[in-house]
Order: sequence, then C-alpha cells, then structure tokens
Amino acid sequence: MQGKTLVIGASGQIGIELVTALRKKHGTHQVVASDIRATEVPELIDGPFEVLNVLNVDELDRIVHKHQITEVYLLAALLSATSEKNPERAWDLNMNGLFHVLDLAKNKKIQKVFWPSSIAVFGPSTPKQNTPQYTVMEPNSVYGISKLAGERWCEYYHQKYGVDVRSLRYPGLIGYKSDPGGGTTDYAVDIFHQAIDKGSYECFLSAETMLPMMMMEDAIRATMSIMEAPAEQIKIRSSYNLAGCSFTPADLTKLIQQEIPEFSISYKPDFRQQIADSWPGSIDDSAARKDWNWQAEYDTTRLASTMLRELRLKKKAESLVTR
Ligand code: AKB
Repeated sequence: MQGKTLVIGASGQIGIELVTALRKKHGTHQVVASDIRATEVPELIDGPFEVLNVLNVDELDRIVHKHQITEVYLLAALLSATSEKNPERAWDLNMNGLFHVLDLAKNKKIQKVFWPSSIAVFGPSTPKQNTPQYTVMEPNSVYGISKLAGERWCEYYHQKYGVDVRSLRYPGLIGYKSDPGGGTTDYAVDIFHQAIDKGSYECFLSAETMLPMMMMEDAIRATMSIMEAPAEQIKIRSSYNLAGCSFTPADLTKLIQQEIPEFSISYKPDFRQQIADSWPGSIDDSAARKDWNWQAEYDTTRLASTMLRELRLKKKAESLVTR
C-alpha cells in the first residue's frame, strides 16, 4: 500500500476536487488536506485536515512527519490576476512554497511531488496557436514569471538531486463543484453562474479573446495519471503542455444562448485583458499524449452543457436546503 498524501492549498478550486478524487481512490484517511485557513468545506473535513502555511517550513516538516506523508500536491499559489496586484507576495508564496516542498523531497522526507505550472509560462513572443512544448518563453506577468522559474527549479531538482517531481501546464480550469479565485480565466466559470442566476454577464475580457481551457474532470484525471505513471515514462521534468479545448467569450455566449435564449453579454475589458492577450490561444500537448497516454475528453460543447446542467442541479439543491 502506498504512503499518505498531503494536498497543500486544498481549499482552492483544484484542491477540493483533487482531495475528493484522491480520497475516493486511496481511502479517506490516506489523504491529508491542508490550507492556510480552517475550513467548513464538507469534502475536506470528512477526512484529516491540517491548517498549514507552506511558508512555515517547521510546520510543514511537522505535518509531513506526523502523518508519514510520502507524496505532496502543492496547490497553494497566487494566480495571475491576484499576483499582478501583489507581486512580492506572489513571488514569495509561489517560489518559496515550491522550494520548501522540493527540499523535503531532496532530503528524502517525501518521495514524490506534484506542482502545477500554467499556460502563463508563455508570453507575447510565443507562437499563439498550437503552442509547442518547447518554444519561446518570455512571460510578462508576475504569475507567469514565477511559474517559468518554478519549472526550471523542478527540472534542476530532478537532474541534480533525483527528485521525483511531476508537473502540468494547466489551462483555465472550468468546474461546477468549486469556484476559482484570482485568475484571468475565471470569467469562464462565472459566466455560467450569472447566466443561470441573472440571465446576463459583464465580461472582463473582450469577445474574441481565445484561451486554452479544460473541464475540471479532465484536469483531475490528468493530474492523477501523471502521478501514477511509471517514473521512466515521465520524460519532461519541467512541466508538460496540457490541452483540453479553446474558446472565446463569444463562443460560450452562443452555446449558453442555445439553452438560455434571453442570455445577454456585455464586454468591459480590464487589466486582465493584457494578461490574456499575452497567453496562447491553443496548446499542442502531443508530448503528454505520447509519454503517459494523455487524452482530454471534453470539447467546448460538452463543457458548456455539463456546466449548465450541473450548476442548475446544484443551485436547485441549495435552494431547497435554505428554504
Ligand atoms: C489563471 O487564470 O491565472 C489560471 C491559469 C491559467 O493558470 N487559471
């Protein structure tokens, strides 16, 4: 039986779904969820939960030792929009959090690390369509700079110290079970909530802004697959390109209007437009397909219809509870 897993930053958009999936697969008590703040999220407190600031290395050490952790998923980070507002905090959390976890593995206190990178590692000079695994990378957002530096450190720790670190360049992640916070791609979750609740949405990106996106179910499957793959199949130790589907706010609007014909959208681009404009429109993930058999299952149409269906069910159930 494998050792225990620690998910750091478990209260975020990916964390809640990842903890649920890992507990389902390995057993509730095998997966320790942690976050900087205590939580009431039922999916997290139905098993072991620890309050942990990843910047506190002694606490991190204590929790790893207490639970006999062998695998860490490090999800605590500031995303692109929040990082722009607080560059020093973003650099501190995104880099030092990573060093603390990589050092645990270097010192053989844990065996395996998952660390998420992002499409934000690319910049305005990167080819925009079908962006290759290896290409020009000159990110100009604080978040992108921290993710690219993190990728280089992951590869370095693997080559120099044999650390088994695995990473994916996540596109925008779209799910109905948990909400994103502080990202540039967040509009693509919010639009579905507002379409159902209000029948209208004011978008902070322009109509034709094409970005790579992925249904959360695919992202969780990719994360678990890369972590389960035999080490020799993981040929890239910086981070793998990962593709789901690509769409614009206008594309989503058309799909939503097929189910909610009165839905209307207006556009008021803000500082996030510049971040989005620096990112690719679509991603070539052939290395992930070849090395560990990755294949996304959701296209844009399926993503949109799933979001509308599941959010309606969720909102209906919530309204019954609050009545
Ligand atoms: C963000 O928008 O900052 C994130 C990302 C693409 O990494 N969703």
